[in-house]
Amino acid sequence: MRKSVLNEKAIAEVLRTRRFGRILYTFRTIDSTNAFAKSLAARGGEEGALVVAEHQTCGRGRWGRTWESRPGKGILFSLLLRPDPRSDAVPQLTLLAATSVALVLENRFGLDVKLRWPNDVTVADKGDLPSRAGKVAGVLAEAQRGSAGVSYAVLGIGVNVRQRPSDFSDALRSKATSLDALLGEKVDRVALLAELVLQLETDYLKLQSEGVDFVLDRWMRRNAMLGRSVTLKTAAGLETGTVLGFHADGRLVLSGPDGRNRRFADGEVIEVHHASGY
Ligand code: BT5
Repeated sequence: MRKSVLNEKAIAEVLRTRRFGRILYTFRTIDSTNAFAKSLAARGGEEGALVVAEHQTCGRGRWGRTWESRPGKGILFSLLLRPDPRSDAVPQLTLLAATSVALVLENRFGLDVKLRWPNDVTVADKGDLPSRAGKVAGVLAEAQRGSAGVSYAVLGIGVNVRQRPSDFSDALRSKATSLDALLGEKVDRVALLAELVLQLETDYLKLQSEGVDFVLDRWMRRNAMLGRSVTLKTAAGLETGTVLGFHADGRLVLSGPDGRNRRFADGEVIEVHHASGY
């Protein structure tokens, strides 16, 4: 098999996008591809600039959490975007990217992808291997706002590819999985990165021309929590309710114990009260 190294030449050879990744930065090690993409944006970087790394020393998750990586094992990348300044960029791009990743993993590998709101890409076990179900990818969208609205957004994605269980920290081992572990084969990271970036470009252009409805529809069909009672941690505190779906603006709708519906733009599902679907 061709050695799959995420360097500029290898990526440029297989990338079939028009805009995304036409400006490309690759690193063996970096603190965080999101941090680098933000610094590019601040220096006037163009939409579609792609930052890829083999390893991150300070990989970021949401709310100050960490994204773990091991050199050469995953796909770690960020795209610099300049969405409509009036758009609700972070929630929309988060949902969009989770569905783009889901589509690629389903179409390319036949995996059964379930999404956990708002940004977790998880995969159910195929049944013929020891249980490897868990979180296989995560999305971190960040935006810079000025007086005129959103001036740029950075969309960061981490996908676990080559990791074996021993590559994850003790805390993660039971929750995280990788494509190789799920599929029992070696996945070509360069080809997969190119396909992810192409799907993201296609979906981002569609979001701009058609709005967010198709994203919500795609997301709902993979929703791991629909109809379940969940506890959500939000900036304002804990909220419990049944997941009804999305409002047209992309916010999650929960039906509370008092029967009233509430909408949430961001948060963290900390508990699912029935047996979860994956
Ligand atoms: C995320 O945050 O899932 C967003 C991850 C985004 C990572 C990419 S990599 C490229 C770009 N540059 C960055 O610096 N970040 C982005 P969150 O929903 O907060 O989930 C974080 C949690 O996922 C952690 O607290 C762990 O429990 C778990 N986690 C950490 N590393 C993981 C991994 N490699 N695989 C699966 N789960 C992981």
